Amino acid sequence: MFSISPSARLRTSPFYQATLAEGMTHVTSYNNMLLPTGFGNPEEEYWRIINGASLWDVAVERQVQLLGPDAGRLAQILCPRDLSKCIVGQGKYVALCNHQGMLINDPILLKLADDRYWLSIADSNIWFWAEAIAAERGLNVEVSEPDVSPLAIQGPMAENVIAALFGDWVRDLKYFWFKETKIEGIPVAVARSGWSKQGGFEIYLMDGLKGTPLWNLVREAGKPWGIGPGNPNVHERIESGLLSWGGDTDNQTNPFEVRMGQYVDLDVADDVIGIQALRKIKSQGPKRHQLGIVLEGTEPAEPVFHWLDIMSNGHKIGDMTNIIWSPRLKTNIGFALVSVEAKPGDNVEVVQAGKSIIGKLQTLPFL
Ligand code: THG
Repeated sequence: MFSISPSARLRTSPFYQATLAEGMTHVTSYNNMLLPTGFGNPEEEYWRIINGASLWDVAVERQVQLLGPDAGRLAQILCPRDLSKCIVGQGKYVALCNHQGMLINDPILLKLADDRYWLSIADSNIWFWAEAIAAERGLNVEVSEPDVSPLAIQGPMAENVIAALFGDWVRDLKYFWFKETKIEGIPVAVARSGWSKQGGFEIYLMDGLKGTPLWNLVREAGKPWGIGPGNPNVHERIESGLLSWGGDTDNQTNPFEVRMGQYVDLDVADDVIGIQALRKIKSQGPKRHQLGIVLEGTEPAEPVFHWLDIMSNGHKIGDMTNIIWSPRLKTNIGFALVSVEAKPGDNVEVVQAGKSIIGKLQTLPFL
């Protein structure tokens, strides 16, 4: 249909050559980089995540590194979640908010050392934000984007692949925990994490020149489990209720609206950005909440670039923020960001291309 014009603005991943060689057919943009989203066989790619082991170039999940004596201070100021008990080797899912308590990113925070943290970010520039906050607060910390690129291995067979590569110790890793190690001389950190609910790991490559060798090592080790290329899969993640920042959120979304309240600690210090606003939002009660919506119909819906209006009794009650065919539920589903008055079980109408589709609200996840 069309091609992408190369530009140094649009950075490629260390795994770019490897994904080209695998026959990458689709990309999207994320953090000013190309994120592979398809290899020509969507059905096979989906079922490989559900039943096997799938290999994803997720180098777009850039790291914002906080390094120096005040790294821990800065991490806590940026994150409205209590980090005081976070130890080296531990990761945590965090809700970065602005001063108004609006969600500006939902990264995984990794503590590499007492004076070194990474924020493994979603699709918004946190480097500028962290740098500015550090300067304004007079902190002794260096904010940078290190040469680090995650490679995800997801699916029920992923653990066997990672154990074959690194040893059985990986089987004892707790969720979001990680360990720095080497494979054939390539420096990496291995974490139990990834944007699917089928289980899996992420290998954080720490040498951008070694993308192809690392890809090939994983490909080879995964052969007994039928590993193949894949990507953060929109069908699986919606079935599983995983949030896409920027896709399912707007600039008025607070963490309580999108099921991230469990990651907010209201008793962190008053100098944590957004905490005072978050306390107020919590006490007044959020206006919207995030539910699932199941649509009637047997034809797979076309994905769209925008939100769809959700109507009830002729009034707009919220937005459907994504819409996909669920191969396992065999129906169209998506997320609803709706008034808190709308409840699971309610019947609604969704407007797509001028036509109304009947749907029913339910709690997330779908599966
Ligand atoms: N891996 C890495 N970096 C990332 C992502 C990733 N950065 C951007 C984006 N993904 C961050 N967003 C999420 C969203 C959800 C989860 C992980 C990252 C997730 N959530 C589980 C859930 O919601 O059920 C578990 C959360 C928990 O129990 O704490 O896994 O994928 N490197």
